[in-house]
Amino acid sequence: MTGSRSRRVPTAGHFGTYLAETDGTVVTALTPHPIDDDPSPIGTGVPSTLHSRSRLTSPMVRRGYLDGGPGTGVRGDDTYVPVSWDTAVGLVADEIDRVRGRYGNSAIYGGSYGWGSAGRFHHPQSQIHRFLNLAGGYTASVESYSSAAMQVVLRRVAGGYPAALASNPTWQEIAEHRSLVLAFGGIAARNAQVNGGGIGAHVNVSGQRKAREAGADFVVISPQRTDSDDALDAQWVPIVPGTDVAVMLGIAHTIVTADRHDRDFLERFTVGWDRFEQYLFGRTDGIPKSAEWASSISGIDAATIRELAHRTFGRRTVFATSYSLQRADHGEQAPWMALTLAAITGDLGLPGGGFGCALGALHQLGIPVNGFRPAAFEQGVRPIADFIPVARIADMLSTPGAEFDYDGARYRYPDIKMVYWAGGNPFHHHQDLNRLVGAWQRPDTVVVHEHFANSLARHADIVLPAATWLERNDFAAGADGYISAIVKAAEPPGDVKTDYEIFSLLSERLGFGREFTADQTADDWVTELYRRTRERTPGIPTWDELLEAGGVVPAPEVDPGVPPYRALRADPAAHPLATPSGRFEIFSETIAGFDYDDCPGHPTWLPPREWSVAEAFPLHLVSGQPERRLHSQFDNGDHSRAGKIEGREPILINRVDAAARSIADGDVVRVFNDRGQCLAGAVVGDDIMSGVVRLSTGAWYDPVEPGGLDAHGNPNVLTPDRGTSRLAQGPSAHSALVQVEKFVGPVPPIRAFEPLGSCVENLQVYPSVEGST
Ligand SMILES: Nc1nc2c(c(=O)[nH]1)N[C@H]1C(S)=C(S)[C@@H](COP(=O)(O)OP(=O)(O)OC[C@H]3O[C@@H](n4cnc5c(=O)[nH]c(N)nc54)[C@H](O)[C@@H]3O)O[C@H]1N2
Ligand SMILES: Nc1nc2c(c(=O)[nH]1)N[C@H]1C(S)=C(S)[C@@H](COP(=O)(O)OP(=O)(O)OC[C@H]3O[C@@H](n4cnc5c(=O)[nH]c(N)nc54)[C@H](O)[C@@H]3O)O[C@H]1N2
Ligand SMILES: [Mo]
Repeated sequence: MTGSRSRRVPTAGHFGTYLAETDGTVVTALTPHPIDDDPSPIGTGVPSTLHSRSRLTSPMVRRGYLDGGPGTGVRGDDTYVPVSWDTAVGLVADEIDRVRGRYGNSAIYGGSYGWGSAGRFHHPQSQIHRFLNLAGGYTASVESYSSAAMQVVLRRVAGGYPAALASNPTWQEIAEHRSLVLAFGGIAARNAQVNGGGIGAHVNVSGQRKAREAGADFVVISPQRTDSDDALDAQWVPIVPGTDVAVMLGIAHTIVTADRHDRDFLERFTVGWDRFEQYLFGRTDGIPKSAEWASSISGIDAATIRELAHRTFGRRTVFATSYSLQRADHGEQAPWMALTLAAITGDLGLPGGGFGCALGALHQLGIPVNGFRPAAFEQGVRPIADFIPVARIADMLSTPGAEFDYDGARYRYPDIKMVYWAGGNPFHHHQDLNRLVGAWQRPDTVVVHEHFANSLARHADIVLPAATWLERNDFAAGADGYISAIVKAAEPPGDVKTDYEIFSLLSERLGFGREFTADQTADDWVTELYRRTRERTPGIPTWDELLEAGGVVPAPEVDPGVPPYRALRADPAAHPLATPSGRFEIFSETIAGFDYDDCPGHPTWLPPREWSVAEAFPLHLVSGQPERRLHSQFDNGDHSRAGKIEGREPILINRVDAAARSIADGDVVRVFNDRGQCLAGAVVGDDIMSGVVRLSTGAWYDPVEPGGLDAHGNPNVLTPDRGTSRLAQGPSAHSALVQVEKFVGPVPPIRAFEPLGSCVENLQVYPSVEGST
C-alpha cells in the first residue's frame, strides 16, 4: 500500500456514506463523507474485517456432507473442506435439481430474510429471489422481524403499515406545533444511525433536537434511560417491559373520565368506540382500566399516569411506539392501542400529532417522506404460493405438515429439504437459537453465501464466499431521499465472487443463464438501473456528474401525495382507509371473527406468556439494537469489538440488582434461563431500571459446544420462539425473563472470529485466540 497510489472513492452502506481510502486493491479506512454532519462511526470498523481471519476466501463444504451427501452429519459440529468453484456450483445445482424434481419447489426455503447490504443491484434478496424464481420457485417468508405484528394488525385496522408510515408526524411538524411526544419504547438516537438501503446524510437526530429547541416536550416511557438523545431533555418514566398497553389504557381511562375525549373524531373517523369503552370501564370484565390498575401492572405510579393524560389536554400530542413494543408477546396490541389513544385525543391525521409509528427507530422515520423511487433489479414472478410468517422458521423446519394460523386463515408448513440463504443470518435474528439449531438439522441441504465464517456459515453444508459492498460497483438510493455512488474500492480476496457471479454460474449450470443475466455484466446492470432511475425521475445527474459532485446528491423531491390519515380527515367519503369500514377500527369485526384468544377484537391488555416463569427468572431481558453495529454485521471489526468487555457483549444491569448478586462493573456474568445461557460483560449503573437487564443483539453466536454456553453474549440463546399471536405470528424477542450471576471459573475464549475450517478442532482445548482476551 503506497501512499502515492492511494485514493478516496465514495461508498455507501445502510449506516451512511463514506469515502474509502484505497490503493485499488485494499481499503485501509472509511471516513465519513463530508456531506454528512452527523455521521455514524459504524462504517469505520468495516475495513478491519475484509482481510481478517474470519473472512471466507474459498467455497467450503462441510466434511460430513462432502463425504455422506445430503442429509448426513451434524450442522454446527463439523469441520469444513475448501473446494473449487466448479465443485461447489455442481453440488448446489445438482441438489436444487434433485430437490425440486423429487419434492417440488416448495421444498426449497428461500425466504432468506435479512438486511444484506445497500446497493440497488447487488441487493442480495433481489438476487436470490430472481434466481430461485427462475429455478421454479421457493417457499417464501412474509413480513419482517422488525415489524410483523404491526404490519398485520395495521393492515386490518388502519389501512396498512405503509399508510401509517406515510402519515407519520415529522420532527419539523412537531417543532411547528410544539407537540408533546409520549414515546413508548423511547426514541433511541443510536437506532437512527441506520436505514435500509442507505442514508446520504444523517438528519434525524438533529430534527429531534430542533423540535425540542422549538418547544416540543418529550417523555420517554421505557426501561432504559438512554433511549433518547440527551439534548431532548426528556422526562424518563421507567416501565416494566411488556406493560405499555396497560399504561396506555390507564391514560385513556383518565382522559375519558375527564370527558376530554374527542367524541366528534371518534364518531366520524372510527368504528367500535362503544365496544372499546365498555372494556375500558370494566363493564365487560369487571376491571376498570384506571390509572391505579395500570400502576399495579407497570410499576409507574398512578399520579404519573394521570399526569401524562392531563398533559395531553389542549396540546397536540404524538403517541409514539417503538418497534420493540410489538416484537413481544401480543405485540399487535401496543400499536393498535397507541392508534386508539391518538383517536381518543383526536390527534390522528393532524400535522405534528397522532400515531408515531416507530419514530426515530430508523433514520427515515420522522423526516419528510420523499416520493422518489429508484429502480430495482427485478425478482420476477414466484411460480408457487407457499409461505410462512417469517419468524415461524423453526416451527416449519421441525414440524413439516403441521397446521398454523395466520391472519384469519389456516395453512400447513411445507416439508423443507433445502435451505438457501444470502444476505441475512437466522443465527443472528431468530429467537431461541438452541431450538433453531435442532430444527436446522432436519433439511437435507443448507447453502449460504456469506462474507465471514459467522454462525450461519458454521451451520451450513455449502458455504459460498461472497464479496462485500466495498468490492462491487453499485449505487444506493433509499427512503431518505439521497442517491449515493458505491464505487468498487477493493478487490475481493482469494476466490471470492459476488452474489451475482455465483447465481450467474448456477443459472448457467441449471440451463437458465441468459434469463438470469439477460447477457449483462454486473456493471452493465448497474448502469441500466441507474439509467432507469434517471428516466423515472427528471433532475438526477448522470453517473459522471454524480461522481464529480462527490458521489452523493439529494434526490429530486417527488410529491408523495397526501398522507392517508390526513386525506381521510379532509374527506372521509372520498378517501376512506383501506379497512372494511373505511375508518380506523378500534373494534375490528374481522379480527373478532377470527376468534383468537390471543388477539381479541379491540386493543386489550394481555399479560405476556413469558411471565409464567417469573419466579425462577426474575429479570426482564431487553435485547435491543446494538449501538456499534448493524445487527450482527461486522461484529468482527474493530469498532464493534472496542465496545466489548473481556471480549464479551456488554450487559446493562441496575446497581441494586448487581449488588444483590455481588456483581461488579466489568465482571463477566452468566445470563441464563430454561432455554439457554450466555456470558456477557457487566455494565453496572442506573441507566437501566431495577428488574431489567439489557443485552444488545448481534454478538456472533459462539457456543462452547453444540447447544452449550454461548461464550460471547448473543441474547437469542435466551429469547422465546413464540408467535406474537395467531394473528401476525411475529417474533417476540423482547418478552424474555432471565437470571444473572457472576461467572466463576476459567472464562472460555471467543472463537466466533476464527476461520471456518478450524471451528471444531478448537473445541477441545481453548487455545489462545488472536484479538480476544
Ligand atoms: N433478540 C432479538 N433478536 C432480534 C431483534 C431484537 O430486537 N432482539 N431484532 C430483529 C430485527 S428488527 C431484525 S431486522 C433482524 C436482523 O437480522 P438480519 O438482517 O439477518 O441481521 P444481519 O446481521 O444484518 O444479517 C445480514 C447478514 O448478511 C450478510 N451480508 C451482508 N451483505 C451481504 C451481501 O451483499 N451478500 C451476502 N451474501 N451476504 C451479505 C452479513 O454478513 C450478515 O451475516 O434481527 C432480529 N432479531
Ligand atoms: N445502531 C443500530 N440501529 C438500528 C439497528 C441496528 O442494528 N443498529 N437496527 C434497525 C432495525 S432493523 C430496526 S427494526 C430498528 C428497531 O427499533 P426498535 O425496535 O425500536 O429498537 P430496540 O433497540 O429493539 O428497542 C428500543 C428500546 O425499546 C425498549 N424496550 C424494550 N422492550 C420494551 C417494552 O416492553 N416497553 C417499553 N416501553 N420499552 C421497551 C428498550 O429499552 C430498547 O432500548 O432499529 C434500527 N436501528
Ligand atoms: Mo429490523
